[in-house]
Amino acid sequence: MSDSCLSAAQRAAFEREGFLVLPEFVPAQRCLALRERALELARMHVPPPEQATVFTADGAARHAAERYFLTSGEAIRCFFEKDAFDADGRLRGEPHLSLNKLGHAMHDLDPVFDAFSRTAELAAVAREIGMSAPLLLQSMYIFKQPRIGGEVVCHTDHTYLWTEPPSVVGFWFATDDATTENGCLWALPGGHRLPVRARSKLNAARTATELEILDPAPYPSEGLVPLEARRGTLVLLHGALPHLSGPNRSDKPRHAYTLHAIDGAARYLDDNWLQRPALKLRGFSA
Ligand SMILES: O=C(O)CCC(=O)C(=O)O
Repeated sequence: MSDSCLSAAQRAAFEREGFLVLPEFVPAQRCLALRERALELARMHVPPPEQATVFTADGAARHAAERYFLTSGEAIRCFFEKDAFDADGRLRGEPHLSLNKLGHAMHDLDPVFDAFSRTAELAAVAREIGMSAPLLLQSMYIFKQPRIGGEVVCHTDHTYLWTEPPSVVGFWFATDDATTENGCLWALPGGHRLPVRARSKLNAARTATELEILDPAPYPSEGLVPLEARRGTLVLLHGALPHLSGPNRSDKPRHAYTLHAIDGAARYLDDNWLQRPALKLRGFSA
């Protein structure tokens, strides 16, 4: 295992701000290989166009869409961009270029994602920010496609991946350059000290998620800062940090890979949406 990855100043900055931007953490070539693999997986797993409309439809189709999402914690699934469909619910472009993201177990099911996600450097970073037994819970490959890439509204990751005590940390990697033009992350410095406003959990029938409002006040809309990031940058996000990303109206893609790790020392709640009964959680060791 490598020695120290973070300086004392970087550790202090993460504690103070709730995020840390680490440029050049991953060589660009490794990011490009992951990017290529994500596009291959998108082609392999994208549903045929006639089934793609399921994600925008109502009734029984919505139920199928919920199931597709709720069982994706131990699969590789494709989620479409809303703006990829025309008014009749048909895809405007090629299916694999119409995706919002892949989720949520590429790090356990695909060897290229597995190798990217499990390195001595990442293990060291997790240790140095205080995770005693990190477990890789969820991975997402976010395409933020040119022109149709949707915004991600302000949220905290703890809302969705609730542990007691709170422990989730986001490891977000720029696999393209991310700028304010193509929809980079924005974060609220110090916002991880605010109370988390909501908890998303399974309904009693475990057929859909519902949002439990803990505090109706919206997250502050002032004070967010853009986290522009060159390819290869790692951004650490504290689980209680309010963050968002803008839409991509530019002609440049903004691919990113994000891994969410929880601490095995904390209790993961069984009404969180993401359940992995058939897939054992593993840490950062290869
Ligand atoms: O990459 C994005 O646009 C959003 C990512 C995000 O919110 C997350 O990883 O928690």
